[in-house]
Amino acid sequence: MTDQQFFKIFTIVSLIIVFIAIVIGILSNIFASYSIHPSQNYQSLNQENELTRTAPAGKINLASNPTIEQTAAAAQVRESICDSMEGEFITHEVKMLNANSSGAMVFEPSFIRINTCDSINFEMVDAGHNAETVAAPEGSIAFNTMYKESTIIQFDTNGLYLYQCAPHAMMAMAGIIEVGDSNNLDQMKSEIEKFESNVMIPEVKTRMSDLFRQNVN
Ligand SMILES: [Cu+2]
Repeated sequence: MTDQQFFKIFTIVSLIIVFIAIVIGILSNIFASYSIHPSQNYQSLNQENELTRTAPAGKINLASNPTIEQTAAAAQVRESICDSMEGEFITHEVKMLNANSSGAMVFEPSFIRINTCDSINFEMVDAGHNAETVAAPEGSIAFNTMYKESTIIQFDTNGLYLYQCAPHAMMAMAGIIEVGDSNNLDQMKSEIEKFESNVMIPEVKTRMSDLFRQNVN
């Protein structure tokens, strides 16, 4: 091999390596917004994805770790019926806001009805909020968005879900999701009662039971 041939091959190989690096860079950007599949352990996902949130300066942030029950529930790795289900599943948007026309510290929409295996993208529009399971149908896996800017959660178990923002639960920052049907109606009624007993702001004390009455039957 002459020096010229060697230089040619060396140049080509170098260009290929640079090209691959660029492709990897682009792909990792595309997949930066990660999603949680019901069969996955959200804890391990969260460890791999470092928090990008900046703590809101001057605001109370009681960011709590998930409860023992939530951690245990999330640790279950199981098959999801969505893996074998045919059809087009939709990803809905729920925003976490400091305020909207209905009041302060709200999810928008606070009630949402979705089909089995649809997903919800919880968007932290204003910093310092999370969405975490308070009560859910039996067999479902608890979720916690852990103050990430965007978290997609797929719902594979039918029924009603009550979720809250941990730092603002006492201000009634919570929401209800109906997946497929409302088979756990009685469970939800008593869970909402329990939740509202901890709400400290009189004006929003019945926010969740009102929401429930207006939307679920
Ligand atoms: Cu909040």
